[in-house]
Amino acid sequence: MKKGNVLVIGNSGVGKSTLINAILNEEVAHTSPIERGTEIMTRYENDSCPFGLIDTFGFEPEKKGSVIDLFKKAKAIDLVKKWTKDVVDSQLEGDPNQINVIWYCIDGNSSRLFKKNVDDFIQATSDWKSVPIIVVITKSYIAEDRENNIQMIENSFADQKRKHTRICAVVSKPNDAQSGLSELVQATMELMPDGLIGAANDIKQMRLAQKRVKAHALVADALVPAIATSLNPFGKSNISDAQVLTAAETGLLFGIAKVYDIQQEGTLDSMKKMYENAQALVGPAKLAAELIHKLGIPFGKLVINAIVTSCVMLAIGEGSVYIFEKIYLGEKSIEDMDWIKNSINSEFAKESTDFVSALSRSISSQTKLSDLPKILLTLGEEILKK
Ligand SMILES: Nc1nc2c(ncn2[C@@H]2O[C@H](COP(=O)(O)OP(=O)(O)OP(=O)(O)O)[C@@H](O)[C@H]2O)c(=O)[nH]1
Ligand SMILES: [Mg+2]
Repeated sequence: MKKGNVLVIGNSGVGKSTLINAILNEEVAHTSPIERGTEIMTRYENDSCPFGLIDTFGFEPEKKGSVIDLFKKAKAIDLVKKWTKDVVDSQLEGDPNQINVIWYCIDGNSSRLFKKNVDDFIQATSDWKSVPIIVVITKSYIAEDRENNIQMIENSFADQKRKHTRICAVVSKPNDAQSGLSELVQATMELMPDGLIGAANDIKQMRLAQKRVKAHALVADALVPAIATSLNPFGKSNISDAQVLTAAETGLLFGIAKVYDIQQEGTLDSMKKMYENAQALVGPAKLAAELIHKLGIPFGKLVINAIVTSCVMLAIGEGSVYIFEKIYLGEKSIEDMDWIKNSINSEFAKESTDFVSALSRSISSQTKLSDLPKILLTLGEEILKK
């Protein structure tokens, strides 16, 4: 199916190419921290995204406002205008109606320049007067700044004839907790003409699958050191008796929340307590103790610690993914604490019993303590893959 296109525009270095890579979930566009990153305008597309993305040569960021800088900027604006036409001719079969949405990217840390930037932008896109604009605030980490930035953008557009349709704030750097990307895709889909949005639902499912992979990778990464610590006979941890989450367990919950763009700290703190209560209620320690008693396994306490640690990590992983997915899909509300609590309790019970019963088939009184981490990890990974 033919896809619509987004023209991505803004000053050099604001993060246009980084944003494109984040949306496509692939490192395709060249990015650079110092010099100009993008030299050639290119259209990118893959199955992760319901529209094509056209990366542009950024306008010069205004450094000192010198004559040379202003000249360079004017040239860049002309270049963008000319190149957009070239892209239409060469890559979009000469059909200018194929640019369906413009993302105008502004660096969230340069609010001082917003007004001037908007003038440049309007000039550069004067050939695309009827194309809807989404203003994208990039590198947007701080909620308070975001509010101010949105206000300043509204003010900057207030005197313009040309109007923007939406403002979205994003963080797109791969190693940071990315945020706002799903909302941006959703907002863009809403602006695409009808014939070009056929695959919208599939895309949501695809992004969901990507998020699930990321969340499960976090659980797998957290399991290794947690199991090692719990099996250390000289370690101070006494996890089997503990009913508070360890730092690693809490970190995992917050990490998964970030994958799903969930930022309500109050809710996350409540969820942490719910996991602690569920742990007490379901008693993975009791299940583990019964198992090692039945099998006559030595090193009882350490093994119980390791089993409980694995159960808690898996319950946080699977439980949080289940809950956050429903919220992400709009099927459930983050305000619905009773539902969250019930989900946590039932996931905890399910993960603990599944894990302990799978374990009962993999260990025996002959199992060496040194083999246990591998056995626990393999079982954990199998559960995550299911
Ligand atoms: N911390 C942080 N850095 C970012 C983010 N997005 C982009 N960057 C960084 O900003 C720098 C410039 O990013 P690019 O994506 O190359 O910027 P661009 O707008 O494509 O620049 P040109 O191609 O020159 O027009 C790179 O060092 C990126 O890593 C973000 O969300 N957070
Ligand atoms: Mg670039």
